[in-house]
Amino acid sequence: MHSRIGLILAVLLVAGCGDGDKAESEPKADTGVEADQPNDTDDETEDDTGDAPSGEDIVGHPTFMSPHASPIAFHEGRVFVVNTPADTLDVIDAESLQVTGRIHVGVDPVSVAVRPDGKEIWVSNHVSDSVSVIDFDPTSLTHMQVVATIQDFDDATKSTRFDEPMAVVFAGNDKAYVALSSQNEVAVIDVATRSISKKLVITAQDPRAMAVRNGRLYVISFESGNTTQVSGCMGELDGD
Ligand SMILES: [Ca+2]
Repeated sequence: MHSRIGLILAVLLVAGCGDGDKAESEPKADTGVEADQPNDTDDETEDDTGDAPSGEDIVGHPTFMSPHASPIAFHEGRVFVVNTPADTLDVIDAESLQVTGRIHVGVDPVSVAVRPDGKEIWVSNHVSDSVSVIDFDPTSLTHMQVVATIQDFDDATKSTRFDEPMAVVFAGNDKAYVALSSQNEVAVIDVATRSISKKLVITAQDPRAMAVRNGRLYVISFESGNTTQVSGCMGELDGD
């Protein structure tokens, strides 16, 4: 019984394919009548390209899976959240819980910090290799706008020297630190000039989170000290 149903289905499928071939070949066979059947042709064209997004449909970019260090900050009734896939910093009113602002920053924002005086919000962009400086002075004409982008390129190679920034922290209104996670360094930033005054070498791998307390900078690294090791098939593991 089952084999008979299967045979009937197979015949129907073959018949269907045959009809389809015939239908496709008909406009070609009937020379001069293609203009009389433009809808068929148009429909097929739309069907063929329906799965491919047009230029208007393409938005955003692939998900880079960037890690976060301190994606949320709070200041005077406002919550600042990095919206990593949207490449924005979202501002939420802490009372109404409504998103009251959305500021475009670089690709994959992962950390946010409020300058102690509350007049600037700094956002590190993990894929753009930059920090976006947002004016948050309510009396300023550029309130809620990016007013500077901090980055560092090698003049000769054009490659970044500010790679994969993670945490941003302030040591007062004049000095900030940015963890350059893939470089095992922390950039010291002069806030007034937006320039990198020096880089601190971190004796651990992948610095991510940071804090300033009582005149000291504390850095938490992701990779070191967790007893994992990549063998690379290069010999015995040394256990470090
Ligand atoms: Ca990079």
